[in-house]
Amino acid sequence: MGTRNAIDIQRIKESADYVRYLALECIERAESGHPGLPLGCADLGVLLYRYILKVNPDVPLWPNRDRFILSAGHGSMLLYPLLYLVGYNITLADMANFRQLGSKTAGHPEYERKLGIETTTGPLGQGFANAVGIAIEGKMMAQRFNEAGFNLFDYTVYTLMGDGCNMEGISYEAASLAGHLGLDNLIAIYDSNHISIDGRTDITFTDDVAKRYEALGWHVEFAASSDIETTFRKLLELKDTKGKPRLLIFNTVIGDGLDKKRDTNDIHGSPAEIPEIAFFIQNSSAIRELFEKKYGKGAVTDKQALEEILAKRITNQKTEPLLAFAESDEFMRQMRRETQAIYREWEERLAQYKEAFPEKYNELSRYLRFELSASLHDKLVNYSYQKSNATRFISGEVLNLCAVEIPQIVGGSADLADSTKGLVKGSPYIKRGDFSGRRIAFGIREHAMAAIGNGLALNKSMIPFSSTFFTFFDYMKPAVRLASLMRLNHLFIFSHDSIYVGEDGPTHQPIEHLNSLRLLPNLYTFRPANDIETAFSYLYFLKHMNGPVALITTRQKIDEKIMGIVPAGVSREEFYNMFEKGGYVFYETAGKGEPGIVLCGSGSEVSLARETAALIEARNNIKVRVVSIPCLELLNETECSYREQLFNQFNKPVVFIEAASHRGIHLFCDRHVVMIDIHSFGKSAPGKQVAESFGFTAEAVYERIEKQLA
Ligand SMILES: Cc1ncc(C[n+]2csc(CCOP(=O)(O)OP(=O)(O)O)c2C)c(N)n1
Repeated sequence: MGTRNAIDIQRIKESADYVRYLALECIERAESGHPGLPLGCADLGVLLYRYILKVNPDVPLWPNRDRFILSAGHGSMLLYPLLYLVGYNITLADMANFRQLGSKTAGHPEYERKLGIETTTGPLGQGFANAVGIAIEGKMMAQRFNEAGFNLFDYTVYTLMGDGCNMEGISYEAASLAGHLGLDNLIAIYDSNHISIDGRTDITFTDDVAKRYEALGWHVEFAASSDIETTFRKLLELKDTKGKPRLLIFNTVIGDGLDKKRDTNDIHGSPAEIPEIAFFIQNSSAIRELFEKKYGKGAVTDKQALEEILAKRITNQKTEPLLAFAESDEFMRQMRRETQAIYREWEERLAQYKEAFPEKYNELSRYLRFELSASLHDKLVNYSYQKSNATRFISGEVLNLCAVEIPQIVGGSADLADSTKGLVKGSPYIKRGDFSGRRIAFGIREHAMAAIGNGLALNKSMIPFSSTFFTFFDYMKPAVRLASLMRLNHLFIFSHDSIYVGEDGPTHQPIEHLNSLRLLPNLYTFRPANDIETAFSYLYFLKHMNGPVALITTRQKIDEKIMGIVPAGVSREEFYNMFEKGGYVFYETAGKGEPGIVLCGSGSEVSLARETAALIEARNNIKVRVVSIPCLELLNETECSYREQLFNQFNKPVVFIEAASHRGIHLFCDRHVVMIDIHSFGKSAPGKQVAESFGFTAEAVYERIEKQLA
C-alpha cells in the first residue's frame, strides 16, 4: 500500500481509543459482551485495517481481498467498530444495537461476507482452522489461475487468536497441517494476554507457544501492543517471509485503558461498568475531547459528573446515539482510497487476463458462479450401478462422475480415503509448493478437516468434501455444526455407517450418530439404500447448494436386487422429484387395495425391510408396502398429505427399521408404530452376526411385528 513505510502513531492511538469507547459503551448498553479483547487489541485492529489489509468495503466479495478472521469471536466488539470505520455497511446505530434481536452486530460474529464478516466464530479455535482452509483456497486459486504478470490471487489470511484458541486441540491439528503445507499466505496473531475466564493462564496453560509453532514448521515473531511501530514492522516482515505460515506472538493487556479491571479476568466477559468507563474517558485525550464537544468543557473533569452523564446515556440509549468521531472516520477511510486503487488495478488485470487467457477467464467465472450443468444433472438422474456393492463404493464412483465435470470439487479424508472412497481419482495430493491437486490428505485430524473444509467453502469458489468413518463424526461435530449454521456447501461423506461394520466392534459402530446429524438445522442427512439414491443424494447437494449435506454410506455390500429400483410408471426425473420429498414407495407386494402394513427405513435397512416384506407376503395374506426414507429431514418437511398417503394414513401398522439409536422417541410411538432400532452400543464380531444379535434379520423383524399383523 502507498503508506506502507509511514504510519501515523498519533492517529492510530486516537482511533484505537475510539474503538475502545465504542466497545465499552455498546457492551454496557447491551449489558453483556466481552470488552477485554477489544480493549487489548484495539491498536492492532486499527493498524491492520488502516495499513495492512487489502480489502475493499465497496466490493466486499472481491475474490482477492485479504481476509481477517477473528478466531477469538467473543471479541466481536473489536471487529464491528473496525468494519464501521473503514466503511462496511455497519453503522453506529447497528453497533448501538449490539446483541439485540435481528441486529447486524450479533454477540459473536456471524458469517456475512458483504459486511466484512468472513466466517462465524465463537467456538474457540474454529476460526483459526477456517483461516487455514481459506489459505489453502488462496493457494489453489493462485495455482489454477495466476499467469506470469497476472497475479489474480495473492491474498493473505490474517487471523487473531487467543489463549483459548491455542488451548483448543483443533488449533494444534490445523497448525500442524498448515506447517506441513508451508502456507505462507497465512499470518496468525496470538493475543497473548495471559488471562482467560477462570483467571491467569498460569493455572492452565504454560506451553511454550513459540516453540510449539516452530516445531510445527511455522515462522514465529514477537511484538507487543505497547509498541505500535515494531508491530507494524513485524507484520510487514512477516508478510514477506516465504515458505512457512507465520505466527506473531503479540503481548497485550486485557482491558487496556481501564483502571482496576485492566489485566484481570473480571474484564473478560462482562461490561466494564460506568466507573471504569469514566476512568478510561478521563485518560484518553481523544475520547475526552469527544465528550467535551458534546457535553461542554469541564464535563469530564469531575468523575462523578461524568459517571452521571454515562449513566444517562445508557438509560436513555434509545434516544442517545453513540458519539461519532469524524477525524477517526477520515483517518480510517483513507485506507479505502488506497485499497480501492489496488482493487482497480486488479480489475484492470482481470480485464487484460480475459483478453489474454479467454478460456481460463471463462473457467474462473465458472468457479466464481457455480451452476450445475444440464449434462451432469442428466447423468445423475439416470445413474445406475447395477451390481451388488457397498454404497461407499458407489459414492466414490458418483463423486468422481461429478468431479470430472466440476473442477471446484476438492477434498479428501482423514487418512481413510481408500475406505470411504472420498477421493478424486487421477489427481495428485496438494503439497507444499504445489496446490494444483484436488486431493487433500488431511491426515488423522478430523476436527481440523471439517473446519478447514468449512474454510474452503466460505468463499464459494471451491466445493469441498471431507470424509471419514461415520463413528468419527464425533471428532468433527463442532465444525459440522458451524457448516450448518453458515449453510456452507460442504459435503460430509461418512462411510461404515452402522453395526454392520462388524469386527472393529462398538468403538467403530455408529449408533447415535445418525440422529445427531438429523438434529442439526440446515443440514440434510442422506442415507441411500442403493445406487440410484446415492446418485440422487449428490444431485440434491449440487442442485441446491444451500448448505451442507451429510452422505452416509455402508461398509457392507447391498444386494443386487435392491439396486436400480425405480417406482413403476415413473420417469427418472419424476422419481428424483419424489426423492426430494425425503421418502417414497420402494416396493409393494402384490394385491389390491391399501397395504395392511408399511415397513420403512433408510440405507441398508431398506434391504432388510424388503426381505421382511417377502416373509410377510409368503406367510400372511396381507399387502405390504416398503418405504425408503433416504432423507428423514426432507420427509418431515414435505407436505402432510404426501406423508399420510405414504404411510397409509397411519391407520395400519408402520414399522420403522434403522440400525441406529432413536432413544427417547419411542415415547411417541403408538400401537401402530413399531420402532426396530438399537438401544445399546455395538459389538465386535462379523457384521452379519452382530446384526443377528440385534435382531436385524428378516425373521427377527418378522417376529417383532407378527402380533401387529394379527
Ligand atoms: C470451544 C469453546 N469453549 C469455551 C468457550 C467459552 N469461552 C469464551 S472466551 C473463553 C476464554 C478465552 O480466553 P482467551 O482466548 O484468553 O480470551 P481473552 O480472555 O484473552 O479474551 C472461553 C472459555 C468458547 N467460546 N468456545
